Amino acid sequence: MPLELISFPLCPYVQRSVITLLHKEVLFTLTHIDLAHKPDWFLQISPMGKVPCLRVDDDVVLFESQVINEYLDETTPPPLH
Ligand SMILES: N[C@@H](CCC(=O)N[C@@H](CS)C(=O)NCC(=O)O)C(=O)O
Repeated sequence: MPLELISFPLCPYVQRSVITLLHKEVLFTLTHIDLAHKPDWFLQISPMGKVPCLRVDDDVVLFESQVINEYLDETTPPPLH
């Protein structure tokens, strides 16, 4: 199952994660939402109601771009740090 990045097109925090995903050549899908009309499924997985969120699998969703990038860096070598 590819990673799913929940996004809003103009969000710079999402772009931080997209840059890392592309740099590390990680397979992912991008799901855009309308932040003015947040869907219920999004509010259930995003504790702060903010993008980005990274759905890792059916049970795990990460939030906060810094945390997402740290996760990507730790799980996909070589490390950026
Ligand atoms: N500290 C968060 C900031 C994320 C953030 O502020 N995202 C904005 C879009 S750029 C958002 O989702 N805003 C929706 C809201 O505040 O209701 C991160 O780094 O992920």
